Amino acid sequence: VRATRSDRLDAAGLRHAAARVLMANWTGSSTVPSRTLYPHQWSWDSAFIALGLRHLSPRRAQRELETLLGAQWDDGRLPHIVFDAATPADAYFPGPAFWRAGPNSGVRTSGIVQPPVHALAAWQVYRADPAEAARRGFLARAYPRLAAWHRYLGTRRDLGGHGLAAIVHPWESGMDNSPCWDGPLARVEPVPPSCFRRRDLDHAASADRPTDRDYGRYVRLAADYRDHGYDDAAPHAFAVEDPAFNALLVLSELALARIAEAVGADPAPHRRRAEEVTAALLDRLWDAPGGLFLCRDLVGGGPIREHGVAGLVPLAVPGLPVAADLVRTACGERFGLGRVHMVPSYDLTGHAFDPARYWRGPSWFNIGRLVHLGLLEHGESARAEALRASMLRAAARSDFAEYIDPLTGEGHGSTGFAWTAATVLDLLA
Ligand code: 9WN
Repeated sequence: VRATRSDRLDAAGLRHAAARVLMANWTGSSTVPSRTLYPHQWSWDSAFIALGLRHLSPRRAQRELETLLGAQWDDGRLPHIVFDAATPADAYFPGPAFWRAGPNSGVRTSGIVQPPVHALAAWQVYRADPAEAARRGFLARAYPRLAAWHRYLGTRRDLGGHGLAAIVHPWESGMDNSPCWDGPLARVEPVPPSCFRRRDLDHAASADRPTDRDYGRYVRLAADYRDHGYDDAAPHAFAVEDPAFNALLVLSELALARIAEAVGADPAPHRRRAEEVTAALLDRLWDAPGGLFLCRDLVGGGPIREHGVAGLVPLAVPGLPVAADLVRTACGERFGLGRVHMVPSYDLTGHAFDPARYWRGPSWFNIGRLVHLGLLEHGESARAEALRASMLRAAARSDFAEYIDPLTGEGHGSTGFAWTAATVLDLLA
């Protein structure tokens, strides 16, 4: 397809606007997801942000990841939030006073984690400007930290004992209120809403956000984990194997193998680990009749029979033997690929589908990008191109919204959202 002059101008304008969002959200050492809702550094946001930032400033993209890696704990975990010391402590709930956590360096962090997209991002950031990366010793410094992060996930987080990393809080999935968590969360006694003050509702419509009841349960789980000293061996009321989290671990292990080669370390253990996690994904989480990966509840036992978009994310894994089934499911009635805006976060036909409420239906740009990469990986170039166009359109029309209604394309949550802008830069590169 030949681009018309106006297409070219639109792309240039969109690139410029996306760059402005990332500049406005830059704090000097990292990028906030949103100046209003999320005024600190978030773990998987930073990885997606770095993937976009590398097209503007490879050096800044390196810095983004280094700031996060600098907040790593002794046990190898990368915290899901690194608190910005210059931001008032009560700007976000739960803030540093709630988590009471951080590495010895004195940086304040949360105590839970988010999906491991970091090695994947680090490798691509390196490739954007290998000379600058070499000058700064970027990969050599990042490699041992990324390896320790993956080791943490492969050991202390293998709660099921079958080679998959488990999450112990819905926030760890990055898909906070996905209907996949409704069953496991039903066992958790919510903290009464009078015990905490939600800051998110100062900046977003309550119909777009998780409910107070969900929040009560998030707070209970986080407080229990904290009160057990963030010890993964302590009992967990919530423990789940999530296909998106583990698929991202596979992609990051493959990237870590490339990083290992580049720094003169042995790539073989990382390749082996990628194969093991892929095998465990297929063995433990693949649901052949549904043509989708399902989450597995380690506390209640058995698969969680809700069709969330986390189950499509393994499409991005190279050589995945069930890729054709996943493409069929993506294009089917549950996810409507090609017929709705981007990729909905939950089954369009599901009993809990809500097109506006956060991870219970809306389409998100980071997930759209992962499905886009998966389609490209498996030779589905026409579908990939249609999804790319849908994402660019939605970002432009919504002023870089946090997420959009898959049925109307209308933006929800905050505007000027960093990974939305970063994803646009990546798609336009
Ligand atoms: C809790 C920052 C984060 C994203 C998550 C998204 C949302 C936080 C919240 O915002 O979660 O971590 O306060 O709702 O669900 O994916 O990383 O953008």
